[in-house]
Amino acid sequence: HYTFFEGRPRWPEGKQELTYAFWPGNQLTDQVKSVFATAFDRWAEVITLTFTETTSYNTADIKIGFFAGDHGDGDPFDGVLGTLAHAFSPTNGRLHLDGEENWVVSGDVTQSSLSSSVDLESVAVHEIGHLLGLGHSSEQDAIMYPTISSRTRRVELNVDDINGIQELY
Ligand code: TQI
Ligand code: ZN
Ligand code: ZN
Repeated sequence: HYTFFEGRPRWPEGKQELTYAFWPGNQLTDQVKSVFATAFDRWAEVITLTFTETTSYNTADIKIGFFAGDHGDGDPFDGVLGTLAHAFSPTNGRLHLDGEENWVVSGDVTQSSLSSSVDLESVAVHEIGHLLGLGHSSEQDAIMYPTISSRTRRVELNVDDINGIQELY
């Protein structure tokens, strides 16, 4: 079953359109950006919020970046595997990914020859759930279930994820 963060924080009622931006220091490819666009769409399909990319990083609601090790927010990354990413509850908007993971951006992660490969879209969909206000779910097939193995792809919202996000928005 789905959960919310303590105090049930959410993006404000009057704010239907959220903007997101990528940290300019990363110089991400269009391919990486399109993975996030797809991940946002999975949530946008089931609620009335919309997500629009903006190039104006400082004013974006959601700020996405890849960082390695200690990156200044008190929650350092740890190299290959372990912590893969973190996102904060509404309305903080920060979504950070561990730049040292072996991210699979396109192609089939389940067929990767590298055992530590992690599917970027799977992690992005999960972290966006946190950004929107979902905590972890006890349902094993849910996007918001708290563990995922490397070389695993899990990108389709489960009915439990949908019920949770629709209760919030
Ligand atoms: N990062 C944790 C996560 O996103 C960070 C975290 C722990 C957290 N507890 C939290 C974030 C409570 C918000 C609220 O869950 S992670 C998965 C999963 C991670 C884990 O790197 O361990 C995914 C990142 F759930 F699949 F295991 C992405 Cl998909
Ligand atoms: Zn961080
Ligand atoms: Zn999580």
